[in-house]
Amino acid sequence: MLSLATEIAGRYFASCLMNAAGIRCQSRRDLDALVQSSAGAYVTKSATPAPRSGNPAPRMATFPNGSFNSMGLPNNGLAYYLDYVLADEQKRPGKTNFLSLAGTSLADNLAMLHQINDSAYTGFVELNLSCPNVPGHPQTGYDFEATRQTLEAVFDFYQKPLGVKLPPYFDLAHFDAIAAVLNQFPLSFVTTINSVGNGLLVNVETETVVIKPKGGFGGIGGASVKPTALANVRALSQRLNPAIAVIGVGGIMSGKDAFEHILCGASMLQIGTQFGYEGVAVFERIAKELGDIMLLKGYSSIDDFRGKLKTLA
Ligand code: RRO
Repeated sequence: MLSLATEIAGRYFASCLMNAAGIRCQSRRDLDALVQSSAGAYVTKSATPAPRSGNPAPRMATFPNGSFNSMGLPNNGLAYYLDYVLADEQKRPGKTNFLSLAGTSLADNLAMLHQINDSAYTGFVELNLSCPNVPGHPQTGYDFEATRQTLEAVFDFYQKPLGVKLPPYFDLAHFDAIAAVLNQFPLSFVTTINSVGNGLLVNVETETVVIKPKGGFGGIGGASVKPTALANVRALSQRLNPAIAVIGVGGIMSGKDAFEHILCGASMLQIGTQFGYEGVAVFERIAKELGDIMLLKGYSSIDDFRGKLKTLA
């Protein structure tokens, strides 16, 4: 029997496919569609303590092999998402989902985590250390000492399962440095990668940038970022304590892309750009394509090949 099931921190998921934070997960309607879909879990849009409208439009664009955004953290505030996941846990006990948080300060993150710790929520928190688009706020994940201080303050009191969403790293020394920090904490998972931050698209006809915020700079996602995502999944899988699961995200448009992420070490796969284009049908399509590849290769579960990428002799 072919299975796409997976496990993270002792929690079972019937499918290893889910949405990436930020994509079609901002409203109750979006989240209801994910609940009804064949995704193995959902993650909510990264929350701040109070609702935010985000950056001025146009703040999103597409290009031939990717997506481009500087949304600026538009979200309905923590209470909205915490209410949603609590109600969902009542309706569907035993199902684990992900609540994403992206405070723009350590104090905001800690305040939100206190609220969640004190609530009845039993699911995962994905703490976003990698939003590239809030003017004046650099990505915490690129500051190894700030990341360590954040996690120290978090695990000082936080009792529930938590992981972090990381930015892409581009140097082997940086993989070593971030893994050394992360290995000091009882993380349940790391999610890698967030958008490749601060790219620039140019419109030759108008001789302008294509989005309004931050002078046109924005985060890149989709097919263009897959090699960077695979490298980050692989490098972190090789360096992290095996108790920390790696969730792969970046450039998954097909079952073949999903297979590659698992081969590099991913236990769960998040689909961002392509889910934005295709809606919830993407989960069934990619599950079918991934299952067909597994059947051809004689694999019956993702554990049969997870992390087993070979190098050339
Ligand atoms: O809202 C955004 O601009 C945003 C966030 Br919080 C993030 O983590 N990654 C991204 O590409 N956009």
